[in-house]
Amino acid sequence: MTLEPDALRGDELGRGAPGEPARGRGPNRDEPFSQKDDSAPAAGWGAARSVLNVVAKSGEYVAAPRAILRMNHENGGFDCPGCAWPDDRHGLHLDICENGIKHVTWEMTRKRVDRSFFARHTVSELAEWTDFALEDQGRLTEPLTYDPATDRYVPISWDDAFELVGSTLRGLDSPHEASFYTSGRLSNEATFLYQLWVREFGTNNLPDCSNMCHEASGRALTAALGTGKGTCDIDDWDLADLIVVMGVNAASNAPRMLTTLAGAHRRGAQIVHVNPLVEAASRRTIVPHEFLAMGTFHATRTGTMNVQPRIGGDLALLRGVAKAVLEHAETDPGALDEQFIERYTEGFDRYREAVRATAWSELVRQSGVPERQMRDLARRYVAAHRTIIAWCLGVTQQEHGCDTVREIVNLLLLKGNLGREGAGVSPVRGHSNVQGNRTCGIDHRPGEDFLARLDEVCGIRSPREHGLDTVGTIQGMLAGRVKVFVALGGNFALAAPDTATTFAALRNTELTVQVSTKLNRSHLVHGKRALILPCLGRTERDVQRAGEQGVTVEDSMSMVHLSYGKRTPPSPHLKSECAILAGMARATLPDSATPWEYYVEDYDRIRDTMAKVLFGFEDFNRRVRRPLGFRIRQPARERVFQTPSGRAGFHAAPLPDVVLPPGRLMLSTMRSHDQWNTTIYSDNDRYRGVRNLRTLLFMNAEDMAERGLGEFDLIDITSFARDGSTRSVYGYRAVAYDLPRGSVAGYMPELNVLCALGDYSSQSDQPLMKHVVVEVVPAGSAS
Ligand SMILES: Nc1nc2c(c(=O)[nH]1)N[C@H]1C(S)=C(S)[C@@H](COP(=O)(O)OP(=O)(O)OC[C@H]3O[C@@H](n4cnc5c(=O)[nH]c(N)nc54)[C@H](O)[C@@H]3O)O[C@H]1N2
Ligand SMILES: Nc1nc2c(c(=O)[nH]1)N[C@H]1C(S)=C(S)[C@@H](COP(=O)(O)OP(=O)(O)OC[C@H]3O[C@@H](n4cnc5c(=O)[nH]c(N)nc54)[C@H](O)[C@@H]3O)O[C@H]1N2
Ligand SMILES: [Mo]
Repeated sequence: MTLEPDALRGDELGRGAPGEPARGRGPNRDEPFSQKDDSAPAAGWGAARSVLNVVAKSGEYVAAPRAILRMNHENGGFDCPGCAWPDDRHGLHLDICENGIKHVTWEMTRKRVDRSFFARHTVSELAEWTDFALEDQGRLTEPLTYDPATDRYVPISWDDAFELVGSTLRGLDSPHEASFYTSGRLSNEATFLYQLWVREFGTNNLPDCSNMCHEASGRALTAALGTGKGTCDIDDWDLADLIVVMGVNAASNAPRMLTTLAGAHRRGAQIVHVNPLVEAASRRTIVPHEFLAMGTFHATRTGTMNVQPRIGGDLALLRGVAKAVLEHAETDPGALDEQFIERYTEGFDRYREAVRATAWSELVRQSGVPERQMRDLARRYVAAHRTIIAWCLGVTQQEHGCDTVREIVNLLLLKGNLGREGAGVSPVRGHSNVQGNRTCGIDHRPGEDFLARLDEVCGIRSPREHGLDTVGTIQGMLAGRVKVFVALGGNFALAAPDTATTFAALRNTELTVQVSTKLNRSHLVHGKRALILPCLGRTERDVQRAGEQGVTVEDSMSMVHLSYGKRTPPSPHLKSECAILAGMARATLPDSATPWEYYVEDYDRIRDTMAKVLFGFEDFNRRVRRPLGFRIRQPARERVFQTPSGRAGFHAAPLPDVVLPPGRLMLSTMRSHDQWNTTIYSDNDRYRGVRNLRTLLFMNAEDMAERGLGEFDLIDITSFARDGSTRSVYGYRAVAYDLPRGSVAGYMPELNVLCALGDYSSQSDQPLMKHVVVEVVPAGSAS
């Protein structure tokens, strides 16, 4: 049974109230919760059951499988909006996964949230519902505007909606009083129109989800290698003989990676998982595309070694490995690629000195990993001819995220593992097109090269001053400097840190505009005026004047391909994201020389302009129609390092101190298996064995015992921000888990309450979502 939505107090979700068990943002079914050690293989039958449940709930028994068969296929399929892992290049089998299917089915629901729904419910009432209940109402069907007199969303025509956006923006004292957020699923074409509109309007206030995700990777790789992107493609993964996977929950968040890892294991490659939690992908697994063909039910291994650093201990761990490699090289010069170091890099001597000067005892203390294990990993590294290091949020959402990514590069440079087949850096991106968004101009700190080309080709004069990122936008809204907030997708209110502060910031604006597919929290936490503009999803047919349109996306490995939606849209009143952007742009810039309407008639025209502006997009329309699309040229792959010196840089960062004083714990916030960022499908986290509970904290058993805590005991958690302020959540439950002492983990977005807005990395400006200092006490005992 699902609790009546209005039985829950929306603003308290995730935070809880002293003295009672907290409720999460999922369904909160009135069923017992449990946790068991789930060593069952990842994917396989459990995945099939879980998919069937989701498909059953959305009533899409027939349509869902049909759509899924078209997903990620060459020639006319649509790109899975689930994650940014590249598609199978060989096209022989269905390369799909449980979570991709859930994601697509979620978009395809038959339920609709129409004008009668909004006539029945005030916004204050909806604000009390769980986030699960909000999204569960189905797809939005027409544009809506907030009516303060009745506290309801009411229908508005597209023209009037565009005019409200346009007149409000034109009425601002400065274009910098508006900020324009992107969530990483926006297509390349829409992205290009978006940034063109915003820059023609006159600001670089283009925050995006990447500011909370891989900003550290982009900055560190640019500094080290002269590229913000990974250097590997999927063929490299198939050739590597050592793959190190750091800070990724692959079985849940990049499930198709398992296919590649299983293949690597079969051919005898080493696969090392570096994670404070022993995650499902590092145990036995079944490759995801095999679960539909149940005949092939068997377990395949996807890991050969687990290393469990403390949260934030990765830099020390990598440096320990480098230290062992350098020590080894004293007797075996072949352990290093000296020619490569000499010819292509700079800063080696300084780096070697820094590594030598760091004592093993310090490396062990900071990483939480025994010296023996670091040496073991170093031995595997020296023995391997081709090494790939991949990482995701466990590495980036840290104070020293950039330095850690640079240490990854350092280690690879030692053996020339860059610009070689089967080797390189491979950040695992999140949203399906987050990398394409950056490529196509979503950047609050754009480079002069890009702006100059944009200006020349599009005949505009882009602003040169840097804009606001996510945190800067929230600060600006709080201070009243940012008065208009536009979001192309996403769920900013919940995804951003410091929930209470972010809510206050959004409510302090004149106008919020949300372009969305489903009702979510960000529609209810709105400015004085507010618009909900419903758009087509990626699975749906997009017909414009010149006929059916496809859009392009770029995956984690720089492959760009076309995606065509095939389904009938859920309502005749939806517009494509490109059309919505063109409408808002024209209303904002009535005299603009940019041919907004002409662009939307035929997306080939947008691509023709993009081909002139964007590096690597020459002949875009033709190349993207090749069966598998095309790969954007990556100079670092050819050992062309576009750094100021033309060399790849070693970087001798100081070792950060991540060991906390007694009593304090380091909290990492992360996803469960059954959620997609702020979209929560159920309160289960299957691979971690959890049922019906999201308001939990995974703790080391000894840390629990030290606090007198038994399994599932109620606890209060308090975080300590750098500015001395504290934030608390109440009524969570302690769950014993295999993770190092001093490290604890729980779920976003509930725990965003604990992330202080001011606590972002000085290196990347990323909020410290995996680096939250907390204290845990039995519930009710807080002083
Ligand atoms: N099904 C599904 N797929 C998704 C998403 C989703 O929500 N659901 N989200 C998408 C997005 S936007 C992104 S960015 C990615 C996110 O993919 P992940 O990075 O896997 O996301 P998280 O769930 O935050 O998990 C972080 C992982 O890092 C580990 N970790 C935490 N702290 C540390 C640390 O200090 N060091 C190391 N080495 N590891 C650490 C955690 O134990 C966990 O395994 O997934 C994308 N794909
Ligand atoms: N504490 C903590 N916070 C985090 C993180 C963490 O690890 N810990 N991770 C961070 C990361 S990596 C990210 S990427 C952000 C995610 O931040 P966002 O990208 O802002 O959030 P999502 O939950 O992915 O957005 C979901 C919403 O997108 C809309 N949507 C879905 N499909 C479409 C579409 O096709 N078009 C449009 N226009 N809208 C659509 C739906 O309305 C849905 O409600 O969260 C960040 N926040
Ligand atoms: Mo992300």
